[in-house]
Amino acid sequence: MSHSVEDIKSESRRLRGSLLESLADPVTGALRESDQTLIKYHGSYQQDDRDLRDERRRQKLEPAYQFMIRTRTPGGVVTPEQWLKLDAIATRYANHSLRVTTRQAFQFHGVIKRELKATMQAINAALIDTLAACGDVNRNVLVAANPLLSKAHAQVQSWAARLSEHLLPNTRAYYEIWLDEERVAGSGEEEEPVYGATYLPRKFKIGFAVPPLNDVDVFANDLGFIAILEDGELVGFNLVIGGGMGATHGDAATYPRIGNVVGFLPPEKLLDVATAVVTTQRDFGNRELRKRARFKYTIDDHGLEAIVGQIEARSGHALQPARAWHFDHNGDRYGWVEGEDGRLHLTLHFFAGRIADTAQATHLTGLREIAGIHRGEFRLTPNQNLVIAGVPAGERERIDALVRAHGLDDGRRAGTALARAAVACVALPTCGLAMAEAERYLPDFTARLEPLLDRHGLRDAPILLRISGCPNGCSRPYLGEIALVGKAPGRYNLMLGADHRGQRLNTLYRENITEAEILEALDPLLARYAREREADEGFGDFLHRSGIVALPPYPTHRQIALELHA
Ligand code: SRM
Ligand code: SF4
Repeated sequence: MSHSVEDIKSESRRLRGSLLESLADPVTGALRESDQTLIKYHGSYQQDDRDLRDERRRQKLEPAYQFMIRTRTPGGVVTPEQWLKLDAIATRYANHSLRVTTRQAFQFHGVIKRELKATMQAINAALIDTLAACGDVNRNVLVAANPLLSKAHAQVQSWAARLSEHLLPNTRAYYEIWLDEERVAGSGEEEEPVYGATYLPRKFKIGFAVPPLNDVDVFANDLGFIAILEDGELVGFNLVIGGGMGATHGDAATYPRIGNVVGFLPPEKLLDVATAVVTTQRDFGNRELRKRARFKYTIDDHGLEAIVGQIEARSGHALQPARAWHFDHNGDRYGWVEGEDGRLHLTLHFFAGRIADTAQATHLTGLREIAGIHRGEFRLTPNQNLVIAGVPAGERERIDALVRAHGLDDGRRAGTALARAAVACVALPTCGLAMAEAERYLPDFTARLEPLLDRHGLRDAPILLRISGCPNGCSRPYLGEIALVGKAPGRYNLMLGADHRGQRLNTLYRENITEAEILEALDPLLARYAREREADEGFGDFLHRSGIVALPPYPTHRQIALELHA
């Protein structure tokens, strides 16, 4: 009988399990079942190449087991030196590509068990770790990637990094298993003051937004902070709790939810309040039913007031009323911008965050060359893009020359505004949960939409498209003005009507349809949008105003959406 995740955690001796034995077993490319759960807390997933499944089965071979590794990079900040090391790791141990995720991390795909430890060591040698990048703990912390507001951004980034550090598990398991740290007395019994012996009931996510940009989709996080600035100075944060995307097709007990704004706190209370939120979820979250274990359900099951009461009591801090804020949009601004200190920042677009050399362009090589001369930093965006940040004005030309030589900006220049704002999750062939294509389908689907957008004069309309290969929602699809959510190979649920600020969820419009049916459904809506839209009106807002879609039926959404729009 397979063990429940709660049993595996509690019997794991603080996330050690039999990982060392599993790694040493030369007979299989896989880990023991319980270690497949535990390795997530170390930042890795066992997967298999789904494109090869049938062929391997025919040949009576075990599946082509391989590992995905995810970094912990709060706010997605890496130096050029780190970039070069990560690039070398991708080329030596993984599938020759760097994948920027929707949470400002890198993923490596295709690492085999035999090389897993060497890959982990190489990542750590770049002064980046992967601890708690996955698993029932706090994950990589999102921070507004826009370096335009550099002073406030730097302050917010530094609070986010402190919080990320504060919420790391205390166990030394990671260092013993991957970095050969010697076991000492007490190994396996370390105190976990925040998490306790069984960690959290489910994954936990935190994001920091700096208005007017909501690039982190703050309302999709379990815990969100909206920076409040006065005269460019950070004075505190609005606290947002209970966001999340994951759902299961056909199961009304699961649903996406946008977070509630529950109050304001000064920066110095941040760590206490965040700890109180996390321990509230630790103690009140559903440990019986993993599908109902996210914080959003804890809030809906116990009531918002009771949960806020817990947070205030545990932190010893009474929240002040939330302060006014305004978001313009939740996408990225492409091209060059100048920061407060005169340094320049270039945002480049990559389809679904995949950075690789292909027949069309040498993106991986180009960025390697840029990393060789760049003296600022790289920032990953929550929309799977990349900012070459902190470029002195005199260096811009050299960077531009490399960008041109390697076609790094071609996608943005050639494509529609919809294509460059689009986000897609990984899905096939590596994701074990994918029901349909997403990353690999994104360029095809946006190409099919292009003539339709052109016909209606919408080439430059920044309509927000998101594609996920299943309802788990890794591309945050329920916040797309248009979203495709995978149902089966070649079939998707078409969701419509989110806003472009990340403050309203979309609604199911057509279920389980093919590409031809999707295009057929969108064509008349885009035609009407082109004809009838008001100045600056987004596609999702238009669909609501014209009564084409209504708010989704999820239990709390109606209320939250109305509060945010009040
Ligand atoms: Fe995710 C599971 C990829 C962001 C909700 N996610 C997975 C797994 C690990 C599949 C699995 O469990 O076997 C995917 C690995 C695919 C692969 O081959 O690489 C996967 N998730 C991703 C990434 C790489 C998508 C991307 O294309 O960028 C993102 C990595 C983020 C990171 O760096 O930490 C990623 N996942 C998200 C987000 C977006 C976000 O956090 O802002 C969500 C929705 C927000 C949320 O959590 O509610 C998300 N992923 C899920 C869920 C549904 C959770 C739930 O509440 O039900 C699962 C499935 C699960 O946990 O059981 C999942
Ligand atoms: Fe996989 Fe589904 Fe997440 Fe896409 S949304 S990466 S298919 S779990």
